Amino acid sequence: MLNFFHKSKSASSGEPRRLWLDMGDLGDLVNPAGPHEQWQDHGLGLLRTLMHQAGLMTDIASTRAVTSWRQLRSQIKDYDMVFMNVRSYTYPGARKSAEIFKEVNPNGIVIAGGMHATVALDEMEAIPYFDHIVQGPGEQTIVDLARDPSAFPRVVLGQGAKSMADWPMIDRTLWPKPASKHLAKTFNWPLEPECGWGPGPVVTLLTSRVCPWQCVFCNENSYIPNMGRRPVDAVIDELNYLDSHYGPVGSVVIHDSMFFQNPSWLREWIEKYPTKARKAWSYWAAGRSDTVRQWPDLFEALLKETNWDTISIGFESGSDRILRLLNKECTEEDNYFAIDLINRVGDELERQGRKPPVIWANVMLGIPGETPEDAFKTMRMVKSMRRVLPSISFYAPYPGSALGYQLIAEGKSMMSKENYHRYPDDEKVKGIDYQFYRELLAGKYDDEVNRGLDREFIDKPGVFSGALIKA
Ligand code: B12
Ligand code: SF4
Repeated sequence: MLNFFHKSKSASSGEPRRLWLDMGDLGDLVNPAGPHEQWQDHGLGLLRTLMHQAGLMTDIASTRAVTSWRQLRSQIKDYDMVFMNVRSYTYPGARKSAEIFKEVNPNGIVIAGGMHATVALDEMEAIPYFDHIVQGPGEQTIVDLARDPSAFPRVVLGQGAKSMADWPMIDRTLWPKPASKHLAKTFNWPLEPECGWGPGPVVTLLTSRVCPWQCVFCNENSYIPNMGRRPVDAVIDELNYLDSHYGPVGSVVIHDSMFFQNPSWLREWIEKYPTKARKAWSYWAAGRSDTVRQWPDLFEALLKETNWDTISIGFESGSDRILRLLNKECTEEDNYFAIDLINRVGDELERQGRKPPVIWANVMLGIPGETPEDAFKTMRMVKSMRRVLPSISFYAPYPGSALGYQLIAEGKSMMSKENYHRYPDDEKVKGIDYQFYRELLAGKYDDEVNRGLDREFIDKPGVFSGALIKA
């Protein structure tokens, strides 16, 4: 294992010794369980950049860069403060890290923010190791808090930027490095590794934050107030900078929860990206089927003119009953409209010798109230996509979402604070027949799934067990 840890100059200057602790499963930057586990954390990157620009230097450690808690213990020793970005799925590790930090630095202060602090404050307040818990965004709060935590109460309401136009470019060299020689070879740090969507080195970035819809399984707008989108020029400038400093960039992943919104922004993107970017890198980004149907020309132009070639769509279900229950505000018809359009554009581009776009199809199974027929319809829908990377998950009742809160209150959630999510096939909700779903994914109900499908799609393999992702 490489040792990338250097104590910052602050240690000898009388300034407090500050540490950022990047969160994730142990070993994910040593010998990762999968490609997505290696993505860098934009919350950490942004806040650490702001701190360094204000002269508050920090060191970095990562739970992903060690393979045991014992190893982490030695790396987080001799610090006065630690900062963490805690999401629900990293909460168990964050709690454990805070406990270890206190053991090795009895006078040290633990400052934790991130979305779990907003959606499950009670859980964090109950843990004495968290000295300050920051809810909401942190851009306008982090520097003052890091300078003098004692001026703040235990629970702090963080302040964000009004617009992403005010965000500095993240200094990506402040992100943790891959922590094994083996991983370092393919990682492309400070850019990121390839994950099967487009060639590496990959740049992940955000152009917008928070989605205006209110699907009951999601919690986007429960924790970050709406904010202005990043100007198109700033996005392109950042890509060009990264390409010339750390590139050549291979492809881009736009991490926005909802890229396909704000038609005027998208029109400007179509106009400028192909001409002003050093290269119109292909990219992954997310949309919804109802807006594809609302603005089909805009969507088609994005696919053809800007190389949006991995299209993440939250189809979630192929059944209107379930889509209504999820407050998805998309219908079966919207879903099929988007699928047919992408299939058609794909064929057209392929005929021209260009790479056809692929659908990254997010669907959920095991939604409370779902019948076998609903689930067959969902799998039928997935099979009708000509070029698809299925991303299937068992519905997970996260705190912060309306349905999640409801199931937690009813005692039906099987996700605990010890285990918010671990393995793709973990059971998440009481009363769901997971065995049925495993058999469905193994192709046992192919006859039902294939009913009514065109011959072309019937012949596609019906086994999807490998498409199940952590959720
Ligand atoms: C990019 C992303 C990912 C990436 C990258 C993860 C990474 N390494 O960062 C990938 C694709 C890997 C991913 C995967 C998953 N994700 Co995700 N992801 C996101 C997404 C779209 C953007 C995150 C982001 O960068 N935001 C922008 C940054 C700037 O915001 P931020 O990190 O929250 O930080 C701000 C504040 O929280 C605060 N803050 C943070 N830390 C601190 C610390 C201090 C001290 C202070 C003062 C403030 C502060 O200030 C920051 C600036 O305002 C969010 C949705 C969203 N809009 O945030 C979902 C989201 C975080 N993911 C979610 C989930 C559920 C998952 C998955 C489990 C599966 C899934 N359904 O997508 C997996 C599991 C991941 C794993 N490793 O096992 C949920 C989390 C729910 C929860 N209650 O925690 C979200 C909210 C999406 C959703 N609505 O369902 N994800
Ligand atoms: S699931 Fe997608 S569309 Fe629905 S609120 Fe969340 S990010 Fe928005």
